[in-house]
Amino acid sequence: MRRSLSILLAASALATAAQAVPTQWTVASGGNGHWYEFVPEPVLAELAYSLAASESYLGLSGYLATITSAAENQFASVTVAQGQLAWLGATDAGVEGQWVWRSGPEAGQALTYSNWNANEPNNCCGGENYLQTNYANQVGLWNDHGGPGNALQRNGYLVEFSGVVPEPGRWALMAAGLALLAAAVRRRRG
Ligand SMILES: [Ca+2]
Ligand SMILES: [Ca+2]
Repeated sequence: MRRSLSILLAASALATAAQAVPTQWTVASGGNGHWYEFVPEPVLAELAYSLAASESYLGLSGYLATITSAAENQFASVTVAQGQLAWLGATDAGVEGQWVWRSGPEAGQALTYSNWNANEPNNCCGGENYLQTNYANQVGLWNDHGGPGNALQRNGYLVEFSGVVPEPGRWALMAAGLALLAAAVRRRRG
């Protein structure tokens, strides 16, 4: 059992070795225990969703960050992203003006917290349907940007890690671990 677990952890560590080290918002400091990572690579908003979802850390699934309180916004936008422009996981691409989380445990839910900059969201320039934090060096303040109005907008993104969202790669890893475990049990019995 213990050996299978360490194999799983080692495989997970290998999969994330190339990434920056995420920072935990610890429960002891009043946080939710989740981990956050700012990826400085400039990408389109749609790509940020899939890149974030392809990440994992310590066996936890990654997703484009969902910010549900001022304290979480402070930790993610300031402590982790350090004021750099970053995509978050909300969009109003479904119904204009109705902002919902599209990633993580809150996927499909309306925003219960927001920190829009003055005069945002303004759906500028023929339509802006994705959420950024730290817009125009206004640390922690939010803006709508990206397609279709600003279809070529590329910036970094914030990844959040928690255990809630299953990811196909992780299930495959778990299945492989269970197969190893079953083989070990068979060997012991045989
Ligand atoms: Ca919009
Ligand atoms: Ca805007």
